[in-house]
Amino acid sequence: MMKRMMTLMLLTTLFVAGCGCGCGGKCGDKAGKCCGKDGTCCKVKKTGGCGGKCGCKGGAKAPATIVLPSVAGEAVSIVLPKGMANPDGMLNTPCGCGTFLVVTNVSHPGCSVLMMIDKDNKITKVIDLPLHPETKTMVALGVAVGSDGNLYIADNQEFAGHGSHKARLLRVVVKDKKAVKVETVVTGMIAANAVVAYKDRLYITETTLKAGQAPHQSGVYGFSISELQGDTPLAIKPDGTDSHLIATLTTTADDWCAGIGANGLAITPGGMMYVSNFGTAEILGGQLCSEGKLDAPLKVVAKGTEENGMGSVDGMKYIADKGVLIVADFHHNGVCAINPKTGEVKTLVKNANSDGSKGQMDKPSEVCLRGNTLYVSNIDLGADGNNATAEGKSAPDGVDTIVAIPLKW
Ligand SMILES: [Ca+2]
Ligand SMILES: [Ca+2]
Ligand SMILES: [Ca+2]
Repeated sequence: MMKRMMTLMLLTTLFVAGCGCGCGGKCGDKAGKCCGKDGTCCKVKKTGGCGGKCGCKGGAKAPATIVLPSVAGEAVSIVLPKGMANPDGMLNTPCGCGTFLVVTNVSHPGCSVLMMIDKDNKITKVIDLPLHPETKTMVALGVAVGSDGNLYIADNQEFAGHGSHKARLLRVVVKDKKAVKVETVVTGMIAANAVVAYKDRLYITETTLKAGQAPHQSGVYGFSISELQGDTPLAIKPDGTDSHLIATLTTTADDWCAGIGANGLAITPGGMMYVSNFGTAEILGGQLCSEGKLDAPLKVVAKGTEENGMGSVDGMKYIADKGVLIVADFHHNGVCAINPKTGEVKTLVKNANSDGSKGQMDKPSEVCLRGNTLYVSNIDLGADGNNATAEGKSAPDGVDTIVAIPLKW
């Protein structure tokens, strides 16, 4: 046990200490950089655009004319270490020294794991994530870095068949550049999915707001980090009645997607929130106000159609210096780039059902751009006809990958 703990401590030290920024979400580190609340380093002098305040309003700005990217070369599959399956959440570490990767392991017995993709695309374990004390399962999806320097990870539970308000938000506590413990800070959700940090708050998509409702309802919760206590988790009131709910989405579809709502989440440096509604293949947007809630109900800014080829919308990222959203299309085994100002959708990659080798999409669920390389998680869930057996059942294919795709702008 002691040996295992020592290993974890060493690994976790690596992921934090390797970052040049190291300002833990506070403004102006010793190198004169400003650590953005969205987990990026803004490369702004302390006396520059930040003006001494956190959040980097003077950081990356979308260009006046938004250009969607193209694929610049061959995509490469990166096989996960032995025993790891169903990758999902990804986020670049502050200052881009690596990329956090949440490995869900939903098709394996055992727990979800937080891993790190290093600069050479080597994937190593950071820390195991704890099983739910009652369900004895763990299905970690989204990951964020809070303004307090801690990591926040969604435990979905619904994927493991426990949709009765067992989903959680976990906090990986980081002290002195080491991960010292994992604690539960929010309970009572049904299907927690993406997590994004913005200023001193955290936002989480709730893919199922009320079980068995038709049409399907989902939403977005917003929490102030200061109200999250590890020793007394915040218990969400059920079925959309909690005051932390800031948005409700409705999903109507005539197929299996009808039961999958709010999924991916992205927030611009200026506080524009984008939410993906999986089943309708729509991206919705709304401006956050100073209280951390939305100015007005979310509006559709882009939609998948037969013409543009976007069949569903799962995990996504906003590329701040380009003004572009990139989203995983689980249904079509694809990835799309979106201009949120015009609603233009461009399919970057797309393939038929695959096992995820040879640079192919295998039910992709999350994306992350590091430099000009787009990383895509092949979550490879046994759904939507993926890996269908002769008996008509779904099963994972045994090859577990993420894909790295070179992009150009
Ligand atoms: Ca997702
Ligand atoms: Ca696979
Ligand atoms: Ca597959």
